[in-house]
Formats: sequence, C-alpha cells, structure tokens
Amino acid sequence: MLRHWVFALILLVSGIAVAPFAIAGDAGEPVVLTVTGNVAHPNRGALDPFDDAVFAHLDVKFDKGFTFTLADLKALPQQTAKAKYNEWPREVTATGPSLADVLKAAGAEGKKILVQAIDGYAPEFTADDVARGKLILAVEADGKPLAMGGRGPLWLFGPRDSFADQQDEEGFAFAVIRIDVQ
Ligand SMILES: Nc1nc2c(c(=O)[nH]1)N[C@H]1C(S)=C(S)[C@@H](COP(=O)(O)O)O[C@H]1N2
Ligand SMILES: [Mo]
Repeated sequence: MLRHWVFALILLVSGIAVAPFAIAGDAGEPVVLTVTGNVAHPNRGALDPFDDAVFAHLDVKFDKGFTFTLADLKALPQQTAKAKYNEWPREVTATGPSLADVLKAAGAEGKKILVQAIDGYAPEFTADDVARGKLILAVEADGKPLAMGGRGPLWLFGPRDSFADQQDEEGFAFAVIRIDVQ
C-alpha cells in the first residue's frame, strides 16, 4: 500500500517538475514550422535528406534552423486580422502570432524573408514588410484550427496593405511549413 503512495507521489512530483520544460518537437507534438537561414539560436541542425523528405523534395538547403510546434506558436502573443479579398466568398477572421513575433522568437534577422508552403509556393517579403506588424501566421480561421488539406498547418494572412505593393490575396501562402531569412 505504502509503495503505491510513494509511486503516486513520485509521478506527481516528476510531472510537475517536467511539464513546464516541454521543448519544441520533444513532447510528441509535431513540428509545424521550421525557420532557417540567419537564425541566432538554432534548435536543430542541417537538412537531413531522409528525415526532412519534403524539404529535400523542394530542393531546400539549410545548415540550421529553429522549429515550432503549434503549441509553441499559440504560446506567442495572438493577433487577429480580418480580410475579404475580391475572389473570396466571405470575410475571414484569422488568428495567430505576427510574423514579426515568430521571427523574433527564432532569433531570425535579415532583409529577405521567404515564406514557403508545402507545394513549393514561396513568396518573398522584406524586413520592412514584416516590421509593419500586419502579417500574421494564422493557426485558425473563423474559430477553427487550420486543417491539413485545407489552409493548414499555417496561413500567412493579413488585411489590405499588409506589405508593399500587395495585390489582393497574392502572397498569402497557405500550408506554410518553412520561413527562410537571409
Ligand atoms: N500554398 C500556396 N499558397 C498560395 C498559392 C499557392 O499556389 N500555393 N497561391 C497564392 C495566390 S497567387 C493567390 S491569388 C491565392 C489564391 O488562393 P485563395 O484566393 O483561395 O487564397 O493564394 C495564394 N497562396
Ligand atoms: Mo494569384
């Protein structure tokens, strides 16, 4: 009987001790975003052609990166943006961290910010575009998490005038998996 109590106590204490230290990609949660290029405090190394199969197929190259799970992105300050572009059937309200905060969390700095989707679509933005603070990396739209096969895992989103020379929704990559900063 005493053994059970001791065991329960150990579980409780270790649970409390371990929970706050969950590390990106470490707690059974998949990585949804990898920031590569000029990353000040990387938490992963170079592209592995086997493990990083999609990146390899996209002909991506990197020597280090900083990874985020969905929980990591939701732990950053959340912004909400509304937009209705010409071809859309309705206004969309999307929520997620600003692109600026994501890059800050990764320690990523540079002039060119390439936002790459799983299909290879990869619009490029400037540091000035990011500094406007209007571009968000949406994790949900209209109250629903973004689905794989839909616009998930992440959707670059913003209102009109989110970046220089914006043409409607062009540049708003859905199914974003990587950001490269040079
Ligand atoms: N992953 C991905 N995102 C993308 C594109 C794409 O080809 N792949 N096209 C972009 C362009 S050019 C436009 S105009 C819009 C079109 O899709 P939507 O109007 O359904 O958002 O998505 C943008 N996001
Ligand atoms: Mo487009």
